[in-house]
Order: sequence, then C-alpha cells, then structure tokens
Amino acid sequence: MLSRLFASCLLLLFTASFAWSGPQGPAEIKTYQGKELSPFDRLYDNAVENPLERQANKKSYRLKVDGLVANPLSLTYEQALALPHVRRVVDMPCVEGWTETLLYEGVRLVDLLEKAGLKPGADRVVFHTVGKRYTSSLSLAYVKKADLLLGFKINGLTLDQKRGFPFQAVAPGKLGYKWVKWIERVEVIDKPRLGYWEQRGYSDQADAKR
Ligand SMILES: Nc1nc2c(c(=O)[nH]1)N[C@H]1C(S)=C(S)[C@@H](COP(=O)(O)O)O[C@H]1N2
Ligand SMILES: [Mo]
Repeated sequence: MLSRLFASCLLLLFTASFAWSGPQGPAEIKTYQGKELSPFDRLYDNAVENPLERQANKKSYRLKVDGLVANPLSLTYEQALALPHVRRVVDMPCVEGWTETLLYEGVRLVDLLEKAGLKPGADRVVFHTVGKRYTSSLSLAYVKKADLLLGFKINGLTLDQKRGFPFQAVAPGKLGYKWVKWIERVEVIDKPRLGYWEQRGYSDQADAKR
C-alpha cells in the first residue's frame, strides 16, 4: 500500500516535471531586451572538424589554462561554470557574409587568467580545441577590452555538439573564425601565432567591418 502510494507520487512528479520543462528541457529564448535572436539550430555547418573531432566527454573533460601563467589550471566543466556568469547579446559575423545575433551566457576569460596569474611577457591567448586541428589566437589587450567570454549557452540552451560544446569564444567585433568552438585549452603566449584560417591567408586581426 505504502509502496503503491510512493510509486504514484513518483509518477506524479515525473509527469509534472515533463509538464514544466517539456521533454526537450528549457525553451529557447527567441528575443532578448527587444532584440530578435538568430535560431540556436540551423542547417549549415562550415566547421573544419569532422564529427569525431567535436566530441568532448563531459566527465573526462578539463578546461586547461597554461603557457605563460604562474599556476596552470585544469578545471572540470562544473568547476569552470562555478565562475560568475555573464549574459550578452552579440553579433557574430562570418567572412562568408552572414551574421548571427545570439544571446550568449559565459564565463569571463579574464577571471580564469586572474586565477592562473599572467607571467611577464604574456601578450596573446591561443584557443585549442577538442579535435586538436583548429586554433585561433587573440591579443590579451583585446580579450580585456572586449571582456571575452567562454560561452557555454546560446539563447538559454547549453551548447550542443554542433554549437561547440563545452565552450565557444565570444569575440565581439571579430570575424567568426575567431569565435573558436570546442575549446579545451587556453594557451598564453608572448607573440603572434597564426591559427587555422590565418595560416590560409585570412587576417589575424580579423576586425569585423561596420
Ligand atoms: N573549432 C572550430 N571553431 C570554429 C570554426 C571551426 O571550423 N572550428 N569555425 C569558425 C567560423 S568560420 C564561424 S563563422 C563560426 C560559426 O559558428 P556556428 O557554426 O556555430 O554558427 O565558428 C567559428 N569557430
Ligand atoms: Mo566564418
């Protein structure tokens, strides 16, 4: 009798949780502070990596911060997300000519760099990816001025494998190829280093035209 009561309570809870959040989890945010957002999901896919190179294992994943730092960091996904969160609507312009307007939620790279402690000569950060193939770098001056985020949500939804789980660089004012997806390592270096597209002739500055 008691166990039947328990079972029906469980069933009720289960059904209720579906009714609250729906089987797909939280709903996508479509507009934010009066701005219309581009959809989280879309058909095109211009990433360099094949599907196998996009798989971060949530359990074994570590976000590393190393190079010219006093205390290299190696954080689990949860540890990284324990940092303060920032929400920001930004335009991501691709060199192909399209622009997406998205609501990102992320942690501030400057918070991570502060934890790690920059060493003298530190001048740029290189973003390395789960697939090890794609990289890009940005100056520390830009990172501080733009308050670059490591985004983990778009439009209120956690990044999926296509969007760059677990982290994408949110680099306002820079072209899309600086918005590195599937980040697993931030390396601090002392001089410019060309990334994947930069080695293929694209501007290392990558300023978006206005
Ligand atoms: N790791 C990785 N990050 C990447 C890319 C890539 O090929 N690999 N492409 C970049 C480019 S050129 C653009 S325009 C954006 C596109 O992001 P989206 O496909 O999520 O819209 O991701 C950027 N980040
Ligand atoms: Mo792009």
